[in-house]
Amino acid sequence: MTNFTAFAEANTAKKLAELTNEEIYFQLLAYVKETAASKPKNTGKRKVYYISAEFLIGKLLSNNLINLGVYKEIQAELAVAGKSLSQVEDVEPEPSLGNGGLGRLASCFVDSMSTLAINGEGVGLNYHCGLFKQVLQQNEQEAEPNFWMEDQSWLIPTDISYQVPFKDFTLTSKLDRLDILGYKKETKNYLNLFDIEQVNYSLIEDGIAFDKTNIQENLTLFLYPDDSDKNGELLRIYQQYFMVSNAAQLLIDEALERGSNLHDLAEYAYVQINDTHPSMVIPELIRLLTEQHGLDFAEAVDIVRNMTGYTNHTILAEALEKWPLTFLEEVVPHLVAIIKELDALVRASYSDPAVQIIDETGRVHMAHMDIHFSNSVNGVAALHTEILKNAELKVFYDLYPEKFNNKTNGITFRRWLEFANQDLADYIKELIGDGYLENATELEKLLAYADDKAVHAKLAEIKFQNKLALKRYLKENKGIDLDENSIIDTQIKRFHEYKRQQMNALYVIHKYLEIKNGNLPKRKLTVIFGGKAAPAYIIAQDIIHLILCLSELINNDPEVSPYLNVHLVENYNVTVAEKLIPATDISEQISLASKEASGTGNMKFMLNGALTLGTMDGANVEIVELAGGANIYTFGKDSDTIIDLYETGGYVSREYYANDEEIKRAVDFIVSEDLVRLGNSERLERLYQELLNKDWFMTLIDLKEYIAVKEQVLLDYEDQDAWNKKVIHNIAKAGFFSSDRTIEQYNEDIWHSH
Ligand code: 26Q
Repeated sequence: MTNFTAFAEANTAKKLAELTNEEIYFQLLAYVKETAASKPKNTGKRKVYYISAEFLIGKLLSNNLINLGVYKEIQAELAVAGKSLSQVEDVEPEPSLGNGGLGRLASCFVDSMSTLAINGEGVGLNYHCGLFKQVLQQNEQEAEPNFWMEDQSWLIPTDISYQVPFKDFTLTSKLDRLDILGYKKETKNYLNLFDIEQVNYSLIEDGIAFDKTNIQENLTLFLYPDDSDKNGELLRIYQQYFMVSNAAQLLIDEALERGSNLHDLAEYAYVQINDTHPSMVIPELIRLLTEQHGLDFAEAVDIVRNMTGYTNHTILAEALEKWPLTFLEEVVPHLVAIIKELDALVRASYSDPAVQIIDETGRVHMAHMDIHFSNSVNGVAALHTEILKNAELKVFYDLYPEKFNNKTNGITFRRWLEFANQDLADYIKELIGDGYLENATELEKLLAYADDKAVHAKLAEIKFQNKLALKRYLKENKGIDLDENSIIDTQIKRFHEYKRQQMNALYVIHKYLEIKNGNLPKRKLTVIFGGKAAPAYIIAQDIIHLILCLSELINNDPEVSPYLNVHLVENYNVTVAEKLIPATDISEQISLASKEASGTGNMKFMLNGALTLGTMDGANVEIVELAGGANIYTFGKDSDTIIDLYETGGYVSREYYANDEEIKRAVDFIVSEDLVRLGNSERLERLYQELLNKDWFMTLIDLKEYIAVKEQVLLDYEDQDAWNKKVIHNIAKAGFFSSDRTIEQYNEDIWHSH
């Protein structure tokens, strides 16, 4: 029993049983904040600053209760008063401070830094509307502002504030913090979220359109709604500089406070640069050390090099930030001076144009600056790091082989197992104890039960209960009728051509046509999609449109819907993921090999007993190695073949279309009367032409094999013992993907914070 009941009843002068869910939520919020406030901060000479434009933190109440070790007790206390903790959890708004994988990774990392008691904090921005809210209307995605902030929230205001100079004005910042509790740890860290003093909501126009010119009032209004595919704009540069200048000033202040003389700053701080969005921290630190603290330039460059590391999350050329020098001059001319000096240093040593910071067209390659002027460059999965070394960044690897290292991504098991799948977590404890909570590789003890039919039956029962819970959630929140007796096949991630939701949609068409032709499957299949598309990314919007049209057609066809359903869950976010993943049988991880840096959803599904259907890309490769080829389903061309095809221009999608009746039939259906009747012919026609004439992400090259392997997966499902044996192998080998392991490796190899 905690003292929460007494706390809440004293505060409200009411019995717990009389409080509304909302009142209980606010009481729990206050209770947890008070408990957290009394915990001391982690200490340690060298402090890690994980700077990231995104932190997709998800709801915080349940996670904090779990990390405090009181989740079950609070749940029981509420139950005594006739209240349900999960209904209280529903009250909390989900912050939307990130786009996708990179932002969620940063959140798992701060959780693990606290759990490992590392003196390490996140630094980012407090976007008031964050990423847009997705509304599905007339089979299209609409974007609306997501006002997630409330008066009473997890944010803790501080009086920390800095002056951030821009060309035409100076902005004053303010810092709000979140307490980041480690799992059953006495100490804590912070997530530092900088903001401007006053944001002006009336700048918002229609939807998420807003006055982009009024930087002094809009800087933290929205997260730039883009996932690796479109050009940044001036506002994005304002945001990035504001973020890193605050981070750099905070870091220097804190080091001085702890006794640094700044010549030894690298012993007091390490900055991890999460993709290139915070890259300006390098010139900004150099600027502050030289202009404000009197160090000479060469020494400042050395210091900064010794205290920074860069993580690459993508090899898509269009996502590698290259800001025009003219843009930077408009926003931060004082930084341009430093960047030009860094560029001159590079030129003095290396003549190869491919490694210069400022290219011949006057663009600043942020990643190049990071690689020259930091001491570590890491990829996020083994294959991804090899591609960086041997292809994408080969010229740099030749110069600095010692800087390159791999850190395969991970996920926090507290949120993605203990919280999201409580029945499975309880059952695992029953079987092997709770040692896996501190040491995730202990999950391997489950292998002893691989052939145990009673365990298979129990796992199947837990999955079924999770499907029922999902059914209730989707009915109440998303207007979806889920068939809990069907196989659940889920693809959740940002919409992007390289992630190939279009391939999954073509499978759905194939299946629909088969059913129409009387080839009825043994068991019903439900294909679920979730994800947002960048508003400026037309083809991604077209793919969403296709899926929504298919959903309308199929779910309303009495001949087909007993065998096949398709749903696109509106406004996919962390909360939705927490419901979908534990209920899923098949995890779709079907990127074009070489394009998905890692993936982290793949790890969450594996841990929750879904079997992967994927290409040999990103961390899927490591999942195969760990779980064993017999326990996951792979298909498609490998990354070497794909990289080769890109180089030779050897892929012609129309050939695949023309040479295969089944492929042709599926692709043609996109512009069939049946579908066009439900949708927007312009969108469907564009998507059709795209697949036929471009198909940059080679959907058709792998489609045939995808269909064949997926059919095999569905057949295999019928042997539930064999299936659950595979499930056990997956869960048992998921320990490697704990973000605690990833963070330990960052600390051992890069940060050296003790
Ligand atoms: C770039 C320029 C201008 C504006 C925005 C951006 C931008 C924004 C977000 C570029 C990239 C992102 C996000 C990338 C991302 O989430 N990448 C994912 O990172 C995960 C964590 O490492 C990997 O698991 C995924 O494979 C990768 O897609």
